[in-house]
Amino acid sequence: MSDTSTMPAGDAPVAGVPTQVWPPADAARYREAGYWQGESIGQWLRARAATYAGRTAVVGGDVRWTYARLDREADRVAAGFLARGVRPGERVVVQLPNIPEFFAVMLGLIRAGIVPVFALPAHRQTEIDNIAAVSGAVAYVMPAVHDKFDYRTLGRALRTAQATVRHVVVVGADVMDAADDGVLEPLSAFLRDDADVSTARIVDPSPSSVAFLQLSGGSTGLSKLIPRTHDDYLYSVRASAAICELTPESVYLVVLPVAHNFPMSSPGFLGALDAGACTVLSPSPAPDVAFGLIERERVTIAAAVPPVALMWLEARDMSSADLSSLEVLQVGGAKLTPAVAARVTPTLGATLQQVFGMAEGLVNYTRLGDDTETICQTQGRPISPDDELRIVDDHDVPVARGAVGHLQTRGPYTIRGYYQNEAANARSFTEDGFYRTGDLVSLTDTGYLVVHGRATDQINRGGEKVSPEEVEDHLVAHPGVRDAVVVSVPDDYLGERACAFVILRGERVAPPVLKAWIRGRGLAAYKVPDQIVYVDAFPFTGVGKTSRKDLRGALRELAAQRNADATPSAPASSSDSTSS
Ligand code: AMP
Ligand code: DBH
Repeated sequence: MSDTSTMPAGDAPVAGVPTQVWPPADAARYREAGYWQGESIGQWLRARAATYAGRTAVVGGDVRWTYARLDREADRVAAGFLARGVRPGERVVVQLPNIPEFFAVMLGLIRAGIVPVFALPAHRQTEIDNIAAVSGAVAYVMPAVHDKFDYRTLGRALRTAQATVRHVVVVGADVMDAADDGVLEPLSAFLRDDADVSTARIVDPSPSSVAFLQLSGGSTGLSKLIPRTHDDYLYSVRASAAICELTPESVYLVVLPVAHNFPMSSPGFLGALDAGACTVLSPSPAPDVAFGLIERERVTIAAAVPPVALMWLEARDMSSADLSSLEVLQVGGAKLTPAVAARVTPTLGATLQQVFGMAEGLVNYTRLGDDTETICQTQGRPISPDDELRIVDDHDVPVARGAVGHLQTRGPYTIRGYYQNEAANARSFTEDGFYRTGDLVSLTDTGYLVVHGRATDQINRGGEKVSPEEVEDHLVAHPGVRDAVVVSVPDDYLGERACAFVILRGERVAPPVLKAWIRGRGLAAYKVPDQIVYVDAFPFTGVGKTSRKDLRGALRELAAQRNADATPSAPASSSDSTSS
């Protein structure tokens, strides 16, 4: 199954080389339509560097790299890892924060045909162990210390736990003490000088081979790895850059973790590179940091998850930063409440673009010229005329147009299978190759998607289905509520009931007032949350989406505490648990 074109002749076959295969007829169609252009990401970068050589490609901290420099840095990584014995087709876990070296490592490995596996900085021992085990990684690239966390401990433990891991590579300021260690090695030991690059055995990988493995954001413990090919990914990147109207004058700001699929490809920094634009790396999405960079670098487009967008809206008034360069704020990764969506342009002066995507493939965008209603009320339409969308009921039967159902999709940049995971593949793909997204959606008359939530987040309250997002929309419409998340709580009688976690703006709004508010908005009684818990903040996933899973866990803990203790104490939260 390995792709021999990526292997130096004479070497032993490389175990576990990922593949991604579409049926030949579909592949032929995608090539004919010009989606798959038969170009590797390494060659694509080379061509960008030739066209935009002296322009700035990447800004991070005090570092500014031109396109030519980025291309050279990628070469040094490619040559360096090959020289150190890492072979094309082998996997390398890359866990780096928003620093320029991420680009060099990612693009260098891909150029050499070595397959990066992208972890997020928030991942810890359990996740990294799992990602390394599932991918059979031979190396792990990480920072020394980032956000007060010492990754070197993680690196040492991984080397012991995973027999396949031969190299633990440290990027960053503390490389000197890393070099003293028997296990950790500095990135500099994996770089070759310009002079050596020309003699390195860099063999351009086949464009139909797998360039890297993305992580599925799946909420279960074990990672699913998503093999994306050069051809399919570059198509989504090029088409996204066009949809987002990027030009060489664009300045794209990365505030989310750079390795996530959204800031990587929708259009992300790869879209910016495709267009000859500049990418600015922000170490944090915090308004004081991000706003300063927008002003200093004259940023034109940025991508946020809803909690970050909300934070920016709330902070705008308190900041004197000049945000006048910002033309587009993309928001995606989770449902953006229409009430919050409506505040983006009046508050930030930028056009809102909703982005509904997934690392498995399909990405939908509202278009920049769409009317306000479409932009605020929908999650956009697909990139490609050849994205096939099916909306079905629980038995895979298509629903009537406009009705809510499960979204399934197939197309020129959506995978047909996860890496070495037959069980997940049997669950997540139909027999005719559609990916079961797990999302509940409906289609508007104009062919735009409205996301109603994930099927697994839906609350089944004694047989009556409650969409958390629907109730949340009504809760945040209350002037005293800053944000709200509704999740299920196990219930002996109903099976599940609903709990709303609420962040207030200021003064306390008593639970009965909020419940009356929901009723007053004309919703069915069974949709009124059974319980309201006030909190100061929500837990986040690695990319910064609100974590419904963690909130469900918190409820279970709260309930256990209650049972164990007659006088419950829940720091930073107070709870109302009347049953309605
Ligand atoms: P991931 O598995 O991390 O790639 O996350 C993909 C999932 O995030 C999608 O299947 C959706 O459930 C969710 N998602 C992404 N963008 C949006 C959006 N704009 N609105 C609602 N849900 C979204
Ligand atoms: O949430 C996602 O995974 C996501 C969101 C927007 C994504 O992968 C994307 C755009 O490409």
